[in-house]
Amino acid sequence: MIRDEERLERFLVDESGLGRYPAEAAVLVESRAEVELVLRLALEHRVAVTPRGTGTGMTGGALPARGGIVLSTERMNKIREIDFDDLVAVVEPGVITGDLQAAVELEGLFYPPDPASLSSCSLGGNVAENAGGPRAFKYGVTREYVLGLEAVRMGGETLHTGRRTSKGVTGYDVTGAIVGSEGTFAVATEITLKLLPKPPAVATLLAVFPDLFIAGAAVSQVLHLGARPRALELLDRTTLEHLRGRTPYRLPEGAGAVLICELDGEAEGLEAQLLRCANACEQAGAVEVVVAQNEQQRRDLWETRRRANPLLKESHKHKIPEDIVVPRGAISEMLHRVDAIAAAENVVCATYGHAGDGNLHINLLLDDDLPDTRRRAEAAVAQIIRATLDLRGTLAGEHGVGLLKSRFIPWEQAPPLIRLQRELKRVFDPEDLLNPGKIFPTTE
Ligand code: 2HG
Ligand code: ZN
Repeated sequence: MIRDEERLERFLVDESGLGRYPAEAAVLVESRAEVELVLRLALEHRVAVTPRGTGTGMTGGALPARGGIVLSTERMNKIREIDFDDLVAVVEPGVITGDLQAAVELEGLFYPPDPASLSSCSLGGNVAENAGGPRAFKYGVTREYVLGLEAVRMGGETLHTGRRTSKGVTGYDVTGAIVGSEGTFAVATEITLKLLPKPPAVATLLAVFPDLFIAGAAVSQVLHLGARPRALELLDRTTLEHLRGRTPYRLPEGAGAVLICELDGEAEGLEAQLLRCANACEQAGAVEVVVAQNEQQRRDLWETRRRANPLLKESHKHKIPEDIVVPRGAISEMLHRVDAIAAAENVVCATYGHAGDGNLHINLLLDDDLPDTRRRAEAAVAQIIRATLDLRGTLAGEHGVGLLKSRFIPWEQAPPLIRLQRELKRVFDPEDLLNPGKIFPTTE
């Protein structure tokens, strides 16, 4: 247990930019029995508990909004099993996502979900937030890989949910309900994950566009091809300017926007598919298409893409990360609306993300704390959310709702649905002590 102020500090912040939330102590649990004990004592003494992975969350899910105790699972970091025959991995929640990927790939297996922070985020955090990433375009998000959970409820009762088999419909999908519940239902202590055979070949291209809108239109062209890239990522000019010269891959000068398109599967036929994607980009107006020549270039390109969030953050006083999703047919329209909103409110936005899924990270970049700057940014955020909902999208794609977006929930969901979800929360945690204050606004 950590109570010392200095050592406690890192448990009170995350990557949301929401600042610091005080807590009494952090408990670094090492076993399920310890999680059970903490949650039993916490209920007995009516102390709030905020579960925490490695604190890479973008919406404040791991911030101790009501104080109390931070329960960190970072020391529960063992890969318990990788089973080639069952295509299953069994892990503790503190395992770093990238470490599991590397371990299963050594065995010729594949764990697709690849959040940008994969070298530092944990699988427990991914499960809590139902994390996505570029490869979600073909392979889906974390939920699709969680077969079963061992999870402890507030009060210390352990549930074994789900299964180890690929199919199974026994009872309600309690596993699916816990995944993405942002640490408000239960604390996972063991996660059974579905694995796939590792795709034998991968091919990647970078297409350069004069501007964002042409790149946005190219996304639809590629989608119409019938090819199924595993990733289709978009980066706008502002994002590229923040990356250029600071990342391993040399980004082309003067690009208005780029698309990264990656395919995988059998080696045979892959090149022809990549060529079709390249042609579609060129027809849509790409001025240059570069194909990654080897594994190193591919790695550099992805490392460069993954640096978008940290480098933008580093360069500005505040970065407000929106994570909206629009239906695929509305991507171009959304990009135009964001441009108009940013111009009208005089704010700088860096837009990038998982365009194939319609999931855009629209980041508002602020350089001072003046009330007028804040007011304009808030107005822009509200209009971005309105535009998203107007286009039949959703306000949170893969970063969760946490504290950052809870006030917008009633804009997307009607009172009966919010009421039902509050009732569900009470079933898991009647006293509202496990990660309280998250997802739903305190007042509606
Ligand atoms: C990414 O795709 C992460 O890079 C972080 O989801 C996104 O900066 C962000 O908002
Ligand atoms: Zn993302």
